[in-house]
Order: sequence, then structure tokens, then C-alpha cells
Amino acid sequence: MTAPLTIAVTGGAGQIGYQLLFRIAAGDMLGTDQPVRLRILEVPQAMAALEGVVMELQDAAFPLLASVDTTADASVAFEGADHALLVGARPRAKGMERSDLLAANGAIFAAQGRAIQEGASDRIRITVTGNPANTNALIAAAAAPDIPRERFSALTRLDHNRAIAQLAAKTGAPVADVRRMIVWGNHSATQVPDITHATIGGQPAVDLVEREWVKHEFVPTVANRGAAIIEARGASSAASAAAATIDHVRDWARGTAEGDWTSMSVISRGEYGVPEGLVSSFPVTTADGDWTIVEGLELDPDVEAQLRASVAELDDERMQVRALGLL
Ligand code: NAX
Repeated sequence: MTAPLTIAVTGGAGQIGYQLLFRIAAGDMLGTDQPVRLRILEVPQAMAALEGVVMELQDAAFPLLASVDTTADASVAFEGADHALLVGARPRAKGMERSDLLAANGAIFAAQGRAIQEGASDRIRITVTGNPANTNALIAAAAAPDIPRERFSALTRLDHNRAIAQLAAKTGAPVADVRRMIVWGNHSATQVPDITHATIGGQPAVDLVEREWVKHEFVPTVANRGAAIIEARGASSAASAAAATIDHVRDWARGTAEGDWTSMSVISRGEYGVPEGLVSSFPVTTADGDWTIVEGLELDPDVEAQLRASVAELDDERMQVRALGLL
């Protein structure tokens, strides 16, 4: 049988963790022929709750689950890890400014970046879900200079999937017929969902929906979906965020479908005018654990303007973490 891969997951006692760990163990992420070892990192105060999650993982008797270990020590969690899923983060508390959030999470992601550099496998791929995801990925990468920056990514797949779902619902098409969706920029309310290159059953999406709908309904609905879920559910997106994390890692490891692409936040080398070094969402194709930004797409003027605003926000976050000495 294939040797198990080691998957380190942080924040395993949280709401996303409660979905994510079971999907990984079921083989939804790396395939039903790939055994996995789970290494779960939590803060000491969440260890008791995490033990309950581990008991449930045992009770599910997943044939692919080779082992489960828990720890509050990052260097133990990432030792030999093939994938690191950085989900745990400090939530924004009442009265906390965004800069306070950046500082609190900066310390966490810098320490985890260092631990990954020290102990992870040569094959390590890092996916940051914990917010502010793009800038947390930037911080972790800066703390691990010996690991190629291409190995660090942040999750915008939930936004991508939300965009596909909205377009499919509007046109009455199955989600599987929607291809070449793009989300550009930051995983925040400034994100830029873009249908101008999308197709539905092979037809250009822009021929099937009104421009006004895109501008006044589609973009705001996708960008503010997280807030709408909190309003309705009384808690932030968890199952869909876990599903998106699974999709992100699966496509990264196993490749995007022929003729399609996905959205991932990855390091910019200046593509589409995004300043070098920022972790921004782009359309990417993937194969064998590597991603390639889809280049040469013409940007619609509305998309271009929104992308500049989202990138300005990323740049501002980078300046703030630089001022904190984290870069
Ligand atoms: P929860 O608060 O339910 O769980 C977070 C868990 O992380 C807690 O159990 C906490 O103890 C743990 N944690 C905190 N600091 C840690 C550290 N230093 N090491 C290890 N574990 C640590 O949050 P949940 O709903 O699971 O969300 C997790 C993160 O995902 C949040 O930052 C959230 O904002 C972010 N999200 C990102 C999304 C995306 O698309 N990129 C969408 C969903 C979600 O909002």
C-alpha cells in the first residue's frame, strides 16, 4: 500500500477543523488510495476539546487514517509534514482594530513559518485559511526563507466556489458547467470575482447575464457572502470553508482539469500589475504540486479598477506587518 503522507492541521478544535479533519481522513483531499497521518496543532486551552475530536476520528474508523497526533508545540506538529493547513488563527475580538489582528496573527504565523522551515518534509505545501489569510501567508513565508515562496498559498477557493454557485444559480446551469471563474486580489470584502472569462456549457458567461447584474448583485453577493452566513447562521462559514480548503489542496496536489483553472492566492512576480512579493489571488493552473498563473488575460475595466483597490489593501497590510518587524 502507498506510504502515508503527513498532514499538519492547525486549529483542529475549531469549527472549520471539525469538518476538515474528517474530509481529509475520508480521502476527499488526497484520494481514496492515499493513507494519511494527521498531526493536529492547537493552543493548550483547546486540548480537551481536541481530544473529543480525536475520539470521533477514531470512531469513524476511516481505513485511510494511519495515525492521529495532537500537540500544542508547532515544531512537533510540522515535523516531516507534507502538507500544512494553517487554519487556526486569533479571531477578531470586539473593539480590535485590523492592525491589532495583524499583530496577533503575525506572531502566530511567523512562529509557524519558522517551525515549518525547521522540520517539514522537502515536499511541503502550505495552505493558509486563517485570516487575514493572504497576509498571514506572506508572514509565514518571510519566516521560512529557505522554503521556496511558491510553496505558500492562501485560500480564495471559497470565494471562487461561491462565485461559481451564484452564476450557476442565476443561469440555471449546473455548477459543473461553469468553468474559468476568477477571483482576484485579497480574501476580504475588496476581492474581485470576475466572470469575464468564464464559460457556461462552453458559452461565454457575459453573453448570458446582464452587466448590471454582475456589478450590482453578483460581485457584492460573493464578496459579502461571509457576512450573510454569519447573519443567518450566527456563526461564520465552516463546512463550506473546509470544503474549499479540501478543493484547494486537492487541485494543487492532483492538478486542475484540462481547459479549466482555479483561483489561488499565491506570490506575485508582478503579474497583472500586482506588486512583486504580495500574496494575491490569481487564476492558476496546477499540475504535480506546482501552480502557474494564467497569463495574458485581458482585464475588463471594472475588474481592473477593483483589482487595483484590492491590491492597495494588500499593500497596506504588508506595510503594517513590515512596521511590526514581521517581514
Ligand atoms: P474557530 O475560532 O472556530 O477555530 C479556530 C481554532 O484555532 C480554535 O480552536 C483556536 O483554539 C485555534 N487556534 C488559535 N490560535 C492557534 C494557534 N496559534 N495554533 C493552533 N491553533 C490555534 O474558527 P474557524 O471558524 O474554524 O475559522 C478559522 C479561521 O479561518 C479564522 O481565522 C477565520 O477567519 C478563517 N476563515 C477563512 C476563510 C477563507 O476563505 N480564507 C473562510 C472561513 C473562515 O472565516
